[in-house]
Amino acid sequence: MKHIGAINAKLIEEAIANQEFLLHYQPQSCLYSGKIVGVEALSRWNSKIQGAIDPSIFINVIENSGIELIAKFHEWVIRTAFKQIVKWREMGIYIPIDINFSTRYLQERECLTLIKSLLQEYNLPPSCFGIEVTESYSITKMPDIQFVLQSLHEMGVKIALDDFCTSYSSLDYLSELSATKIKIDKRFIHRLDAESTQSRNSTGIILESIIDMAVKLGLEVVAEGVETMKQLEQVTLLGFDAYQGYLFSPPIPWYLATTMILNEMNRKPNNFLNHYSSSESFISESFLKLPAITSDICSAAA
Ligand code: G
Ligand code: MN
Repeated sequence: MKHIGAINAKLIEEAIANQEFLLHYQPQSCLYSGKIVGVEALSRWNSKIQGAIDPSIFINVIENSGIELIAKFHEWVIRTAFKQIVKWREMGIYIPIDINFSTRYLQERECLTLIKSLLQEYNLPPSCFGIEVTESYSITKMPDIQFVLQSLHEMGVKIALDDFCTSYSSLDYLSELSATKIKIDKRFIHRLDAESTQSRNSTGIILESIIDMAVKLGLEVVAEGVETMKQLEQVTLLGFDAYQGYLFSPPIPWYLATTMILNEMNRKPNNFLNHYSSSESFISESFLKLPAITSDICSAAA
């Protein structure tokens, strides 16, 4: 993935206006039914000048650019995900999309106003999507975030704690935030490769206790970044509810996600293109998106 020139807020604003951003969707598979039970939306930037840009670079620039750009970018992501939900519903697909929210944006009570107005604009129920909040040291100390999350929870929006197990505030998190789901970070899952079948290693023991606690708290537990059969075997034995990761699927463009879901529903994935407006490019997107998928797989292998 290239990142030649300096990425700044102005370039990102122009890229939003020029429709250079797109969402990829990574399916989550239920460990009981084997069915796709959700997808996580991940933003991608195919710059007309610089090609595919590493998401960690542009997300970092957005996060450090002030609330105006953060709000504008979130609006673009939510709008794009909602349009996808509408299209899927028209096709009889009722799979929720999880959207990553920055903790900075969740401090703004206006984000509630925006979500409510977009739900109304697209005529969608709050249960059609979820938000993922990344663990951070200070989040439980921010009363505004707690207010926003509590309000979203009361509306019926599902809240997932992302990258769980990476910060020491985890337990604080569970007791103070209105979560319905925890997503165990991939760095933790990858340690399961060293797990022995005879006795649990420390990662296994910690995960066993987290799952026990999650069951008692009525939380769903998702394994992130599952890349090997050994990791899949262990997350199944440990009693995770669902998993996502390259073993099942990398984040993929809308049409591949649609095909995968329809396939699972035993429906022919043909003719779904008529659900898309002619202004949306199919061919050019498919070519543009491939480097992003490839680089995802490469970074997993690295
Ligand atoms: O923090 P969060 O869970 O939102 O991170 C999602 C990121 O993880 C995305 O950039 C996505 O491409 C990447 N990702 C998804 N599945 C895997 C995987 O199986 N292995 C690795 N290493 N990364 C993954
Ligand atoms: Mn996430």
